[in-house]
Amino acid sequence: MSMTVRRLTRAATAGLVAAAALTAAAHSAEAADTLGSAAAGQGRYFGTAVAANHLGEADYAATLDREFSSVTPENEMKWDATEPSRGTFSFGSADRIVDHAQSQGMDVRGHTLVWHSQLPSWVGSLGASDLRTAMNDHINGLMGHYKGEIHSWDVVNEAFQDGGSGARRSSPFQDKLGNGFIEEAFRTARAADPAAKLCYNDYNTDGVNAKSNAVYDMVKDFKSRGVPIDCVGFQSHFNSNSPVPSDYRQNLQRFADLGVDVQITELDIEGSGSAQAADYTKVVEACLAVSRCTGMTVWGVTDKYSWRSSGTPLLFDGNYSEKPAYDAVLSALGGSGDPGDPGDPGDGTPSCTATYTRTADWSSGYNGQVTITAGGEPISSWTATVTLPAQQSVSALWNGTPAWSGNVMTVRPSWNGTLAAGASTGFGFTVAKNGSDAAPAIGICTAS
Ligand code: G2I
Repeated sequence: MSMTVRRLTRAATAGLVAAAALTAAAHSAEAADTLGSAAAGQGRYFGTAVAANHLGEADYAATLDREFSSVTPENEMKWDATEPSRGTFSFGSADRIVDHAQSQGMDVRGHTLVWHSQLPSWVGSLGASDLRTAMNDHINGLMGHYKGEIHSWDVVNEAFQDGGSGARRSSPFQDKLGNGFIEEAFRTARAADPAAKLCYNDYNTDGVNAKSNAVYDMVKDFKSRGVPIDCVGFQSHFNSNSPVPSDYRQNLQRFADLGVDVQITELDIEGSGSAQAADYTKVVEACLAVSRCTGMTVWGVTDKYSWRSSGTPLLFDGNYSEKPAYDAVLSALGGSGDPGDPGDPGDGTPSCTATYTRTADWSSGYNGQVTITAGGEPISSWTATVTLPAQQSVSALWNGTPAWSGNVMTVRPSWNGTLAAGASTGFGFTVAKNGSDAAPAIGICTAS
């Protein structure tokens, strides 16, 4: 099929799907809130990064379809996926995501047109004049294919260096075309799809710092000279080395004050339990406090497929269960949970989760720590079970009261039964290995 025919087909389909989505939304007013519906109540979208190769997994698709109102292809629209050799475009995986999103009435963010990474090697080997042509052809090829179907495009991604200088990052575009490549990309993008919002997207620009100052100066310059730019994306990849900045809202606001929308584009926060939930709350509250913050996207549906899965940075765990961070986000968005879904805010059902870590280890023994986190309601007591490998025995336990049945230890609170919604406590224990280094199994946490 030629690209022209595909383009017309795509646009016609999009109109029909949008009408269907409006009807569906009108019928679901009574249901429990989801991230998407709660965000819509605040005039925002709530999106996620999506990988085409997981769409066939029933729980993945069900969670995606139920909760989110926008999707960003995680890798499928990048240059290496869409134009692996010059002038030959391949849209198969990206089309699967766009088609799926449209069938569910979700918006699509385009990610990304011009980026130094995931760039096929042929791009880097072009001379300046050819590179300029290739960049513009790439923008026209992608944006033309999806014309009218993408609500925002990350036109240029990560063009500034980290660190204190605020300098541009070295890339084929920067090195061969100079600073002007960014505005050229935005001008080409505006002509290619005038309806799409055109965004500059970057990381470590979430607070006020040298890098965000440099982006700020660029956006200010673009606005003063009429270079088309509509939005700035703040990736918001957070962890203990890069926590949610205390001036996050203030930084979003100063960009908004330049006359652009701001979007949180790749949100994930490493951690677990109430600390992670509290950080997510900060991010959502910051976006809601800035009227031009039009939406938020988390960088994946489930921890198990996150680009940094060991940091469990997302809202659903590997079994697609809602984490305390999910409840916190839903609550911050003003949503209420499903009464049948323990842990949702406002459901009236006490609940808790238990997570285990080995905190010390030596040849003959180890210390374990179980963290108990209340769900969306306060609790007055909790119970957690720890099943030990047969040889092992517990020689000490603190901050809990154990009862034994064979090798299963049931632990209840000593002084620490009462927890606020989302708050954590825990107990610790020392184990004699007796020849087995295996980890204990932690059972389901119950609360009252
Ligand atoms: O690195 C996190 C994000 C930072 N901002 C731009 C985003 O586009 C970027 O996303 C990540 C994807 O989440 C990863 O999935 O970008 C990575 C590459 O820069 C993606 O990783 C790549 C792996 O490196 C490849 O080995 C793999 O073939 O994903 C590819 C597809 O699964």
